[in-house]
Amino acid sequence: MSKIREIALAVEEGKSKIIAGLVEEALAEGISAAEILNEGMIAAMGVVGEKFKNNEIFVPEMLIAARAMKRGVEVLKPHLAATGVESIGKVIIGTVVGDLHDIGKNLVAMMIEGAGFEVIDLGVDVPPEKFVQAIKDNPDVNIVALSSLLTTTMPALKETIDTIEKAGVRDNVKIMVGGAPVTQAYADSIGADGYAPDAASAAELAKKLVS
Ligand code: B1M
Repeated sequence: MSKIREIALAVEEGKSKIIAGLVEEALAEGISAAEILNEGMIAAMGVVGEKFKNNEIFVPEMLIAARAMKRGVEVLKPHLAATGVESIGKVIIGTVVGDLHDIGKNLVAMMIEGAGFEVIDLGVDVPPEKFVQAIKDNPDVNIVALSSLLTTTMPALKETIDTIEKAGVRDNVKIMVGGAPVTQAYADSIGADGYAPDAASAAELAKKLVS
């Protein structure tokens, strides 16, 4: 079995204890961090999501798969994101209110940090008012990055943008949005300044938004 397949299976089966070792072995074999992430771990999460949809597994299994993925990402982090780069701007990131998914948001934060930004991560289930407060507390912030993983929390992207607008701080920042159910058309319709489909393009977009 290929190392990538072993990693994918370890994530699917939530094998937190062995995942770090497998990722290290894959890196030692010369497999790139991007390949391990995309073809091993993210692909495995796709399988987990399908199984959940088909009632083959339930929330606890999704949770342990997520935990395994997080362990693997910890090992990959130094290989995905350069550190010690001079700051090119400041980004506030969070998953919108009502939404607890954070793996994608964490990857986006990691890639944006790697692109040279200082990142303030507000975590998950972040109410719009908390984004407003963070913008006020950080007058030098350039970008607010909003993640949504559920179709039911997509409206919270708009609610957050509207709340930022009503608070009178919309012109201080560019707002980018993303997450599996989000599209460019949806981003345009809610007045976001940008949309990216994945973590690598999110970092590219962030650079574009401050240039
Ligand atoms: Co949930 N969940 N989940 N879940 N979960 C999904 C999203 C789902 C698609 C599964 C399915 O049914 N196939 C489904 C949503 C369906 C829908 O909305 N139509 C779903 C559901 C239904 C639920 C619950 C409602 C289940 C329940 O309780 N009955 C519940 C909701 C809880 C809540 O949030 N209020 C729930 C709970 C959970 C867990 C907590 C158990 C766990 C999350 C743990 C965690 O994150 N710490 C979980 C998991 C693990 C998943 C799946 C299996 C994997 C998510 C993931 O991490 N993917 C997911 C199925 C799937 O994705 N195929 C599923 C890997 C990650 C790297 O991808 O997050 O898409 P992603 O991020 C990408 C891009 O989207 C993009 O870049 C990232 C990296 O490339 N991106 C951005 C993300 N944010 C961005 C921001 C940007 C730009 C790009 O700019 C700012």
